Amino acid sequence: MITLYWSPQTRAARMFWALEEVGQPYTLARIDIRSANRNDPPDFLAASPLRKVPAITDSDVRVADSAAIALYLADRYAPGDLAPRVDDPVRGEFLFWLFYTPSVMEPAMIEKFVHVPPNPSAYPWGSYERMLEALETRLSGREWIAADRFTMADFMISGTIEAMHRFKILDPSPVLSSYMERCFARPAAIRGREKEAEAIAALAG
Ligand SMILES: N[C@@H](CCC(=O)N[C@@H](CS)C(=O)NCC(=O)O)C(=O)O
Repeated sequence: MITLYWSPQTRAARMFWALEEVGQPYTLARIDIRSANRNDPPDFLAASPLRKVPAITDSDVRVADSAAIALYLADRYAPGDLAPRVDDPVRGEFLFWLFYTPSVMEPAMIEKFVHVPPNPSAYPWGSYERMLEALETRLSGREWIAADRFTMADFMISGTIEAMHRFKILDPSPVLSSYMERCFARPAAIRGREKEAEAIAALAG
């Protein structure tokens, strides 16, 4: 059985969606990241050395970081669908765009958010502007970022576009808006939002 280590209003929220995509049962373990005296359970600490959510355990498997979890779930429970198989030529582009989120979009987002002066050739993520330009170019004229169908790369990228919009550092272009809407309209995305709302309501008692 999968356990999702989660805290409300964090990046862990999106994992409800990923879990709904693969249709596996899961239980929740709340990690109180906002507590001054955190008392994290050992299984969580073993899975997430930085003590960050989300993390999951699945029997004796431990995975932390949203993109790593998304890849694990797809390879384990939906190979050839949510992740192209390792011998599929599209796998390379899939991996690039899946990891575009933690390696390029997230650092670029922080650059913008805390006003770090751009230095595209020095920073491994290029710059906020370059990150957006590449995304826009890639998505112009195509439905999904990596394949001819929705994959976990779309799950990660659309969620991060939505976060940039919510944090008011991005006014999405028509291309990015319609892409985000297409991803968020998936039945699993809708169920995921409902499941997180139920989990939050359960905490409130
Ligand atoms: N790259 C990670 C980032 C995870 C992350 O930053 N989590 C935050 C919540 S949004 C956290 O757990 N913070 C608690 C802490 O740093 O102690 C991912 O996407 O999973």
